[in-house]
Amino acid sequence: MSSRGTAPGLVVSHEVRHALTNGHPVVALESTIISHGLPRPRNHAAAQEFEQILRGAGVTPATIAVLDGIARVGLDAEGIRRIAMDDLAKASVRDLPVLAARGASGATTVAATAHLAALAGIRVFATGGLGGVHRGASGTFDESADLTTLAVTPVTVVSAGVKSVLDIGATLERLETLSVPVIGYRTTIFPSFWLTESAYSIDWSVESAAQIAAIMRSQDELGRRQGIVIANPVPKAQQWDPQEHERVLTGALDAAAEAGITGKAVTPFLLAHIVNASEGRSLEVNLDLARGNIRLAGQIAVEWSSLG
Ligand code: PSU
Ligand code: MN
Repeated sequence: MSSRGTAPGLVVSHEVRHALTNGHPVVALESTIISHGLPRPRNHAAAQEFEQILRGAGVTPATIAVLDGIARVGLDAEGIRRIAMDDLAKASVRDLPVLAARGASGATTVAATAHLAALAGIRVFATGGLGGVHRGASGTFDESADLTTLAVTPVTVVSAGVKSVLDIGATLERLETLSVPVIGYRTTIFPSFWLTESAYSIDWSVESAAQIAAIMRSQDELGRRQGIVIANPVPKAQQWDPQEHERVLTGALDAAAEAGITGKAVTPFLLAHIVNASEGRSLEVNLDLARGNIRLAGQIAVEWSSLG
């Protein structure tokens, strides 16, 4: 994990660099989901399992984080331990240069992970849920940099949509404005993270990973530099109970308002509240959907590498 990458301050691990150089499939994985989205110590096992799912499919995992000022693409076992167990800052794209210059560490959001993945030449990225437009954003302007970053970052992100703690309709409108394609995997209904469906439909649906790779190639041929959002719903049999979901969600939003939580603390606050209030049931769904996204991302990466 020591070789220099393509830009100063960016280090691509030997394993990931070897895979990229030889055209083997690689999938980027995010670290904020581990540091701020899942509770300890389960998050450590999850981070290891996520990598293992990819290795089992013949795909090289590239978990991304900033450690001691170095943006690392591909972590060793100690790096994985640190993103799970250390109190790392939540790092979006704008935080990257500050962390680097200070020699500090941070867990990368979807935005920061996508940026670093693209910089390293990785085209496929798996996460749980995308950040988006928060409820009440017309007053607070709280919109995740995940959206604006995907407008300028050529990475295909597999997610289970966005959580209903966000304003899903506004998030989809912003993705349209930002010209980021949103494609359903075997669905035309946009998923809402723990739930298979939301009230929103999407224009395009594909049936296979090969079709997604073909869209990526067309995107390149047409000179588009945006990311692509692949919406991969959790299967109905695995979704969270909709009634409990509604109840817990309302409680979480009320608690955040009452505690006066704002800015980048909002998403981690809501996630932690929801895991506690659901006594872990939401967590199992969260893990299941993440596994499904990682498997699909692995298949896309395999198809992408076969296009050479
Ligand atoms: N949504 C989830 N789980 C998460 C996140 C979002 O369902 O862990 C994390 C991701 O890292 C995402 C970030 O990039 O939260 C968005 O935070 P913000 O809303 O502050 O941009
Ligand atoms: Mn925000």
